[in-house]
Amino acid sequence: MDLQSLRINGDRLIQRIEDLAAIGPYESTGSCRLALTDEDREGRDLVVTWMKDLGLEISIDGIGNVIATRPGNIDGPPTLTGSHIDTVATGGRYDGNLGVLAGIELIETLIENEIDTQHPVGVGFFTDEEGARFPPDMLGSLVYVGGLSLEEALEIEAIDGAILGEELTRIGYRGPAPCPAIPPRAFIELHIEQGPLLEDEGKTIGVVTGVQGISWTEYVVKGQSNHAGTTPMHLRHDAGYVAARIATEAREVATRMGGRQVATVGRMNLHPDLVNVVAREARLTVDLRNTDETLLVEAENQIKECVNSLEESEGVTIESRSLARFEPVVFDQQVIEIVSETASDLGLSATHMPSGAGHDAQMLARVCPTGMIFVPSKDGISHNPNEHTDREDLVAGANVLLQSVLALDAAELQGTQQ
Ligand code: HGY
Ligand code: MN
Ligand code: MN
Repeated sequence: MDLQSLRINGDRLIQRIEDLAAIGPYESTGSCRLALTDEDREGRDLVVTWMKDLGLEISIDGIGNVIATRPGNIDGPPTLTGSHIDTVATGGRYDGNLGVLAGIELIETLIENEIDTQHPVGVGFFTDEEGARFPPDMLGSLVYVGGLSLEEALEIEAIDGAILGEELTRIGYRGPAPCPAIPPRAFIELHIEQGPLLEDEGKTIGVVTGVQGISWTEYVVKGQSNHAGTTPMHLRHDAGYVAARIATEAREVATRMGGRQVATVGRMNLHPDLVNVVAREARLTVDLRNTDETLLVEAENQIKECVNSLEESEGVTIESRSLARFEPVVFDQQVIEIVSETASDLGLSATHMPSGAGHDAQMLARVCPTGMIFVPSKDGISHNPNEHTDREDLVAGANVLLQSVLALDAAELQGTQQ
């Protein structure tokens, strides 16, 4: 068979996306499967069943990463694809899920066409990519590549107080495979763009050049609760006001710096959270990102300056805790070229672009030649139940993944290899 004419089964891919989306449904089209919850377990069980039905060899490691492998003609590390199936609480049905299910689909396509590969081919899902319940994000793939010890990861506390290792045991996904893993020979991840660029440019495929740096910080502001009516303004130590100033400064830092600098305050809680009490305590998170590490550090410093001056002026104490800090990552040039050539061979419009969102690929890039493929997000929406990608774009992305995996299988890879 002419391998270049091989295509995935679009109906089967879409059906699996719908079947997985039905687990932990959120509003009419979204999903809520926060890491290591019962919904995550249910989603894992369904995907593992699909992997087993294909006769793949399943490996579950100590942090719950699941890797399913089809043997190649020669033994050795696989050409690996995959992503994540945990979601944020108000997630869509494509973020992460597409990359895992397209990986299963490409393997099923190889099996039913009786096509053998030189090297093993694997598809996996990594634990807690979102980091929304247990920070940092990309936690499972970070442990997989040795960026965080398994022991430390198992002790991480969730925003709801649960302990990661206990939850992993509770859902039955604390596996025997060692962390860090033996690196794959290459890793390639299909993912929705989650931004507006492909749609704005009218392009179908994003040839991803790298991932921007990420800085997550939690601030705990401690002031003094007091009566809202009787306390003169100059005598207040108002944690609510200070939190609002930090949030405003985060937005203003991004505005002043421009370029690719972004800043988000996604969590903010006041205590005692009552209409007539000056807040004694405020907890908030600041998410800063930039493709340039120097600029990301500059943004962090500007927030730090604001925090220090507020401690002084408002007579409060402000504790900060880093929840995630990853420098920008550049993907492997050979993998980038394979994705670009594959898209062009398939007659698909494509553009090179960095990723604004974090991905497991940014961790795998530490240990093997790695790249990503993007498909468009309608209106650039994601982390939102209305996240949407047109069927033809989903199928196009999955075919670029299939053909890229075949090209990687045949290639002499120059990048970092174990
Ligand atoms: O935060 C991120 O960029 C990813 O969705 N975990
Ligand atoms: Mn994702
Ligand atoms: Mn996400």
